[in-house]
Amino acid sequence: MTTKIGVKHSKKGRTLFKSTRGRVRTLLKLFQSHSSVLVLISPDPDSMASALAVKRLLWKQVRGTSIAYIGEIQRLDNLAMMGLLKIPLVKIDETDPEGFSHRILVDSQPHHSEIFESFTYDAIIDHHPKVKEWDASYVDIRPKYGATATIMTEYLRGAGIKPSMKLATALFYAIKTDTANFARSGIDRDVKQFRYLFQYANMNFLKKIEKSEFEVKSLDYFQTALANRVITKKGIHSHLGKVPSADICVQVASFINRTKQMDSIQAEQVVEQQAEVFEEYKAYLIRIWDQKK
Ligand SMILES: [Mn+2]
Repeated sequence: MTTKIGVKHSKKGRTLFKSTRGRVRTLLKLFQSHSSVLVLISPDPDSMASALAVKRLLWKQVRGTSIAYIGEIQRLDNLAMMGLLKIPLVKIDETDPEGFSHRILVDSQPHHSEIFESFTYDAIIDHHPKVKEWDASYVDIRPKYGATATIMTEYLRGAGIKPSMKLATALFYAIKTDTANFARSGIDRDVKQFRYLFQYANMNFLKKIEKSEFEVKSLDYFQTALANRVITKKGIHSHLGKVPSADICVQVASFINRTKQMDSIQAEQVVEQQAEVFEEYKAYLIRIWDQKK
């Protein structure tokens, strides 16, 4: 019977992994106190939270851990998460990945991006399907997990680390989004860690992150949409003019769609009432406008 690092075999020949504590020990053995570590991610809540957990795990074990992301962070909930939970991220072009003594890839595998493929890794921790054996000292890929954050929460617990409020909130939100509130691929292990994190996570921060749908600059489009609204028998129309992205139209439309349904007769009544009010105050309004000129 052969025994590989991190793996042991049961009597029936079925592969059993070492305890989480053993895994964490194996992972930590890769680093020394003078190590400088770079965690690479493709930014989303799961990868950001997992990277933060790696940083916590290596705290005091290495000289420093940085987190670098590829691509752009555009989703507003991701930006809110990064800001509120103070997740220190740098753009990959603003750092020198080769200048670190160690590199770790979390919530991704090298073939997910050409940039990822261009580096070697000391550790790869992920939950996406495993397409091949990766050449890294430590590989933990568990496709059955709904989120890498679940694996990382197990690691923290295995290492006897109680997560800070910010780390717990990040991991909690990561599991929530990657499992689409457990509708997608939530499994017992995800649920278990999610419940554990609940006691440390900050629900106000969570609400703020989840509700970060609009940017201040997009509020102007709501104003335009409401000011230009035309209520017809078919619904409400509004011309927004030039928009920076189609997202704005979707956001405005979904907001308008939340208006309690009115039928066209009711809508006409509203318009009629407004016209009556205007007629009533017409003389007064004209006087005011004239004064302003
Ligand atoms: Mn993920």
